[in-house]
Amino acid sequence: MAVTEGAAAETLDVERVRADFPILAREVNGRPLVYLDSAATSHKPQRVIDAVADFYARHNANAHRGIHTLGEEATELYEDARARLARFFGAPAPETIVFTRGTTESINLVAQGWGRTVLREGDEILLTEMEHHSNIVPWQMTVEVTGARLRYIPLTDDGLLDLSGLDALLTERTKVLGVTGMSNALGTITPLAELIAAAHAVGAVVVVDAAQLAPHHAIDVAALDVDFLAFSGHKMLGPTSSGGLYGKAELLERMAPMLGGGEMISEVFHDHATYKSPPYRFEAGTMEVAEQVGLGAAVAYLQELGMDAVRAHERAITAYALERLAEAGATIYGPTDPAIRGGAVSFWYKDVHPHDLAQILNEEGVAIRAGHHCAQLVMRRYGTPATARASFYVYTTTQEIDALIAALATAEAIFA
Ligand code: C6P
Repeated sequence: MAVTEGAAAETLDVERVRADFPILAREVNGRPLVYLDSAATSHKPQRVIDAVADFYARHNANAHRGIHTLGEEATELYEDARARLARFFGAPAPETIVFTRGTTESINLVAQGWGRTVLREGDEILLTEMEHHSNIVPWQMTVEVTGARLRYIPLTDDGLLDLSGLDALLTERTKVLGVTGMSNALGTITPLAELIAAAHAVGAVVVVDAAQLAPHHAIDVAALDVDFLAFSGHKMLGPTSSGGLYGKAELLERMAPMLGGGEMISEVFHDHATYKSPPYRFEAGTMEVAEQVGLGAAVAYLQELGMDAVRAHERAITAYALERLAEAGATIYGPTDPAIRGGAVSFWYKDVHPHDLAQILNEEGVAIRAGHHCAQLVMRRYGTPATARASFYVYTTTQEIDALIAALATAEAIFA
């Protein structure tokens, strides 16, 4: 085989990494857990679990409220997490990071707060057919209110963006380009730098869905010159309901809040209120303080592993999986070159429906996802109602891919 375990092991010490994740010691149906569903949510290292527990055990208070010691500690931990995320993403200042519950909430915030303020009839929003529903539906809701129009970059048969007609799609009418950094359904990594430059040439603002890209790739928002970037903490070793939105300062300044309430205001009068400056304007009510503190710990852990090593591992393990799945006779959706794709591998195995497959694999302790993956435009494009999807992360081993392949044979025997 071109790709061996050695190649994967050189990039990260996977066995050492695995020791940091207590859940990986679990058994499922009497078999060792083989977790191949990290694109849905990643597991959490002990350090993240400890950071959340320590917050509740020693520092618990509401952030930005109490003048008492615990209130100040909670605020400091929360703001430290923001500063760490800003450094992680190469953002120019912590204030350019808005905390949200994740990618879905971040894109809704941009589509409502920025889109509804700026978009008019005749304007166009350009998306791609490989977007997750959370980078489609919020824009459809904005279109209903503003009269702007949606257009889509189509896909090639190989699961890439078809950029051959980009000049006709991306015009002076385009005010927003919404694009994923990596497709959760196809694994495709999109050419962000090229797309951002093209969008800026016509004056469009670019919103990147980094839900799948951020866990595996170093991202430098300043170097990319991206306008908005949405990410989910739970897919990058952090707690559920952690995450955020990076936005250029001048755009956040022009953006209206999506939620009104406590702590986002400067002053409230009978008939109106004035708002705080970003990012606090967008953080109404009691926020997910412990979760964002946990995300800070997750990002620190990723930085220690090194994002280059994280990506190298993803690439090696994906190459191995693609090769073994092809040998086993699976039909792969999306690009087969690991250099331009990530570790979410959609496939159809012989005549076994993905839902049946996922159920049988679970009997063998192997967790995969089956369904449309919240990407129905992708399913429609390739004429399939669903796919099976195996997805990988820093703790995934070649032995686990081998366990997947062995379980596929079991499924075939049952359905033959
Ligand atoms: N994809 C998957 O199994 P949230 O739920 O807000 O954290 O992330 C939404 C989201 C947005 N964009 C992309 C590319 C995604 O993959 C996801 C979440 C999960 O593929 C759950 S559907």
